[in-house]
Amino acid sequence: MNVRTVTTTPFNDQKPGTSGLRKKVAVFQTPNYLENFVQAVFDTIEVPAGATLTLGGDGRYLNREAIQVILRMAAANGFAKVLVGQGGILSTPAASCVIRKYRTFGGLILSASHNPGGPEGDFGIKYNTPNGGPAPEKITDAIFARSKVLSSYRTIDAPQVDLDRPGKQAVGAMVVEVIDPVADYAELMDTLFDFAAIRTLFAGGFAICFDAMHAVTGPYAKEIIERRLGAPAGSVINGVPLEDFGGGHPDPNLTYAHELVEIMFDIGAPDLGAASDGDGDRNMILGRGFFVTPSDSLAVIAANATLAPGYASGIAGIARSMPTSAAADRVAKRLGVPCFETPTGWKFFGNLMDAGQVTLCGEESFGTGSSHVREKDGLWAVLFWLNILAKRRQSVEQILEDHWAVFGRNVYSRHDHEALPTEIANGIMDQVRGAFAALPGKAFGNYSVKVCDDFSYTDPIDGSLSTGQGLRIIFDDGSRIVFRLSGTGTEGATLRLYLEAFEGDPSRQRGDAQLLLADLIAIADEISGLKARSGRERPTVIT
Ligand code: VG1
Ligand code: CO
Repeated sequence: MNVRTVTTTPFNDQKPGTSGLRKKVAVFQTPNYLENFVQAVFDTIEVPAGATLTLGGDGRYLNREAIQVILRMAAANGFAKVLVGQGGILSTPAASCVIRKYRTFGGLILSASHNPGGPEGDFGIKYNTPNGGPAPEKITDAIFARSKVLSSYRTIDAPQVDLDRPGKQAVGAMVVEVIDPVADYAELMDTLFDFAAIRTLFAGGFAICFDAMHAVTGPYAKEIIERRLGAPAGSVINGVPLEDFGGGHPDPNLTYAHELVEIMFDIGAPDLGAASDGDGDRNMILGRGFFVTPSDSLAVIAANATLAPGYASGIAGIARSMPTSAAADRVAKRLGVPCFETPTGWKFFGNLMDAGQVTLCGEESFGTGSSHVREKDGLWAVLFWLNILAKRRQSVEQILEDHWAVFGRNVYSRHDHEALPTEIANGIMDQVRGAFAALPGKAFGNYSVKVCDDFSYTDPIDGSLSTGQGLRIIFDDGSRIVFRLSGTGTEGATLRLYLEAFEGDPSRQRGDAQLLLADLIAIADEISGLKARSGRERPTVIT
């Protein structure tokens, strides 16, 4: 095997964000750009002899080409074997499952998740460690440092691998095994959930609409929901993965999953509506004419976890990202288990899960998951809901009403201001930070500020410190306003405003979140000058 060393000039913009390196496709097409980053990863992780790598992506534009490049580089960098999903496909949770099941030396996942795809869209890549989870900051920082200085990468000359042909092929001295991207994942789901009960539910006429948004979950959802669980054909819509996601924005929220939202709010809507994102790790849950916030979804799953066989003996604890509502905290308290508050991004949950301190994790950004893998898992969340519905035999709305009656409602919303000029977004953040000193004790109508800070987090397992994770303003009654800049966008800056207020009175819990949060929304604008500074009347996306 002839390893070739190719000279490259390093790039200075390969800093992984909240979830890996994400850039416009055109940037990834810059000569040596992908190669440079992959070499930085391989140099950082120090590939042991005989190691296997997991490799796959969400099928977006550039996926197949990138896989061919990475296979040749993996061979040149000493991997003995690569497991690659057929057609280059592996959803993010399925990749995590494969890494863990076959104990591979981590994996490379090609995805820009919920960002649009196609030649004008985004591409992305991230390394997951042997526990199946996204690399922690100390590794991503080291990869970035390496990417800025390396002067060559290693590859070999070898013919293209046929990614559609299952089984083993050779790339130099390395074995490439093309695997079924769905089978291992589907088998794992079968061990966690009561498939028989869900089959009975569907047999009784229960209807679901699962919107795969032309992204990676199509084949997974068709196999599990339609074939194994017996939901009628057509229950999965937009189920064929397309390189450009059909021109859509594969982000399962009320704005971008509008096709599903229209179905669920129309006459004759199915009992359950669900959607997942580009790489299959997010989920949106809808009842008939009813939206479940991701924060509430985490709390409901936690409160009902023992209904699912994989969680029948109870949960060890819960972790949620800081901007996620405290609904899960209330459930944890009732169950007598710990609840951790981490920075945004799934990589912060890994240590807690590895240490057995938490079973369930969630983020307000449509991310829910558990220690069955080390990624958030969209289809898993939908199956959990199906399991709960099969056992409780109530509507989604009734389940939420019951939940709020017991725990109270953490009224919650997120306002995204996408693609703002960077200076404007920074100006808004600076204004909020600048207001901090004078805020404690200050009253705004019925709300009085208790504390404010820039969230930082010390990992309880390895002691690592992460700073600058979001500006929080917490009021006397526990209500909160949080300002945070996105770490996944590729155009300008995206500013996220998170709003939360607690409503304990059942007679007021049914209200519309935007109305119930109107005072906090106005206070957020008063403190930040957001409208005046951005010149925008309303957010791009309201969740
Ligand atoms: C967003 C979400 C965050 C999530 C991340 C990756 O990050 O807010 O909760 O973990 O996307 O999700 P940011 O930095 O843009 O707010 V995924 O599905 O894109 O891998
Ligand atoms: Co995603």
